[in-house]
Amino acid sequence: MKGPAIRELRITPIAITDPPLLNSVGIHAPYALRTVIELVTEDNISGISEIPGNEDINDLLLQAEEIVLGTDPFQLNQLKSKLFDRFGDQGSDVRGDNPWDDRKLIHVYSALEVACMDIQGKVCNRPVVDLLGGKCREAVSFDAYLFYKAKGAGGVFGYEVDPDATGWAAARQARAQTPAEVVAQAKSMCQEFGFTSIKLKGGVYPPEQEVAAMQALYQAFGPDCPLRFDPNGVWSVETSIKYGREMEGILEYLEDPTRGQQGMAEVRKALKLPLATNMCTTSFEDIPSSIALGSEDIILSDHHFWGGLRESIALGKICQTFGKGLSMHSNSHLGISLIAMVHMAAAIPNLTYDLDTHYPWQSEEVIKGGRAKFEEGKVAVPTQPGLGISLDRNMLNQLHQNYKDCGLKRRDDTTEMKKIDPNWEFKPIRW
Ligand code: GKR
Ligand code: MG
Repeated sequence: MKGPAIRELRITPIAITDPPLLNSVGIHAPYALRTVIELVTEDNISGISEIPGNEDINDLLLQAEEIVLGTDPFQLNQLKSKLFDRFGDQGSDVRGDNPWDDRKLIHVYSALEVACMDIQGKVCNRPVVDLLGGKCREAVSFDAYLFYKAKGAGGVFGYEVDPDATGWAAARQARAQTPAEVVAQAKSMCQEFGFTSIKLKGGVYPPEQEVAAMQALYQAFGPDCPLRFDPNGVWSVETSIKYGREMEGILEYLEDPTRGQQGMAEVRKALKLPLATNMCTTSFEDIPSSIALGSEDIILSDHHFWGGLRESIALGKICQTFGKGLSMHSNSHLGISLIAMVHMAAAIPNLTYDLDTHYPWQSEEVIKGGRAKFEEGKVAVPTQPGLGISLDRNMLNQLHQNYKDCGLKRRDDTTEMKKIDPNWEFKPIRW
């Protein structure tokens, strides 16, 4: 039986306000870029998805249109092989030094897969989680994802501050540099969203200062609150071992202390502490060497980087087979990505860690009904057909206008940092 084919692909780049969050490669721009994808079938069923925004990825999406149009949204295997046959040479672009992933074809397929699954769910009258094997849990837990940050709220005119903000909205724009300021950020975020575990993005300040922040979090939240720390690979093997030892008793896991599977494996052997990664094992091709070397205990999946929801489910099985844990990576995003993560995480039995999300750092939303609700740090798995969400067209238009006005075409945190401090240089191993 053949379902109604896809007759339209809409690609809408958007720019969402983002605070000045610091990381090992620089600082977040006042806007984070996302791309919203809509597929519409011949019988007017539409499916949506959201991916990180990048001009090259958007160009490839546009080129993929000739393959997508006329495709049955249930025939994902065919769609994937056609895309990889046609554009496979463009898929070999390397991941680079950034903590995030700019590979094009994997993003394009992920965008189309999620939108097709949204359509499939609407056709079958079942939520996406049911198409992935059904719910292992009713709600999905997230952690409080903390950042060192400069003062400011993000927005059209740069990193402005709203003097009338209160609660989390005020904490979101406060400076976070000292251990006490990091603890204050954590308290406010946990109070607002009910999170019960915490991750700090490091790789910004000297290791002593960042380890002191983790110790301050441990003091403030106690041993029952799982803590994670992620310097995005800018520590040498020696530094990772030295400071990793100081955090052995207090971390749930240490994420990407150093670069590459070889270095991670050396660090792992020296520490009594699980290591996690979203940098050294980032595709199925990396799995054999990850197993052989023992470079990490936990892989952070991300459906935007691993080729969609079904591939991430497959990753879960591989992790289970080889005794690895599975957790989830994030980048600045809105509710479409959040809800896709929730459907997927709910369907993976061994995804028992709280997921990362940047969602608290954003204030806008592109789905009808506004911002997603967190209850005690969790998002309930939608029960409506498909992803269970729909687009707010006014917001989509506004955020697309932001994209046109802001002039950004891809994420480049190093260039943003140089606008503030022209002498700042990225160093793959800083300490
Ligand atoms: O948003 O600055 C950031 C993060 O550093 C992000 O880009 C990373 O990809 O969250 C990510 C991570 O866990 O490495
Ligand atoms: Mg990470």
